[in-house]
Amino acid sequence: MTHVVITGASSGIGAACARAFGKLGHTLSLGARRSDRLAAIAPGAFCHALDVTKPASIERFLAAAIAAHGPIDVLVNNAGLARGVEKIAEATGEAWREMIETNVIGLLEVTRRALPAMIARKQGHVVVIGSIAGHKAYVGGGVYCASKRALQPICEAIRMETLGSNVRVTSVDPGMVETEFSLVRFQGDAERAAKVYDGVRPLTADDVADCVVFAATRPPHVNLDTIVVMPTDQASPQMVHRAPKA
Ligand code: NDP
Ligand code: 8X3
Repeated sequence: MTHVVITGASSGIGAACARAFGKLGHTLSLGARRSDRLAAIAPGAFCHALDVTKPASIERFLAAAIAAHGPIDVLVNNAGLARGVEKIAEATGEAWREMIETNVIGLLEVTRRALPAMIARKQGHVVVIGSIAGHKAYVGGGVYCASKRALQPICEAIRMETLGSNVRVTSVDPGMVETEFSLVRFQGDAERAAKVYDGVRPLTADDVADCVVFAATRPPHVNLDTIVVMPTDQASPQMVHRAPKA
């Protein structure tokens, strides 16, 4: 039985990963701040509150997950967010700090607590949900893009630091995915969020979960380093084909 731990499983890509791993019969531990949502996502999963920006919350979550289902085989570092699209000269530091603290420091704080047991057991897989934003910057996305770009050297370093221990590290880097991401980015402005996907066929969270599951189900000697997955209608973060309005 494989124990899969997913951060940010209360919606979008994290929830889709939970459903996909659940279908394979894997044991799940799911965390998010909105923990009330988790039980309905994958019945039978161990569910627990988690705020990746709070070390004490991470420790409670991981200890409870390990107590429930044993050592972690796959860690899906999915929790993340963007806030706003202000240019650097117009932004406030508050949104920057929230993105960096969640997407980078939060991910590191979870990962550093999971890795030692993986190294000791000589088995484990760390999956990181990066983004096309980590490969190409765009106007108004500087700090979000930086937070996702930062995951690349972090993954590279972990691969080097764990070499010889069978630990695998995969970054799954999607383009536009229709989830609650834009609603969160625009502070609950549903009309503005919907415009992001206007006339486009974006990826679904299930499309991304397919990639995560594919990477995690390769034989142990195969490591998919990076999977970049884009909607066919998107060539870069801000180059999107939109169907003309009828
Ligand atoms: P959603 O907003 O639908 O999901 C984000 C998830 O992250 C939620 O479950 C949320 O749970 C969780 N989360 C946010 N902050 C925290 C925190 N401090 N502690 C724990 N959990 C947290 O968006 P997506 O599913 O799209 O986003 C998932 C990941 O995918 C993110 O890392 C995002 O950057 C990345 N991504 C998204 C793309 C897109 O176009 N949608 C494209 C490329 C990458 P809760 O609020 O309950 O804590
Ligand atoms: C989210 C994708 O292009 O909106 O990571 O930044 S994008």
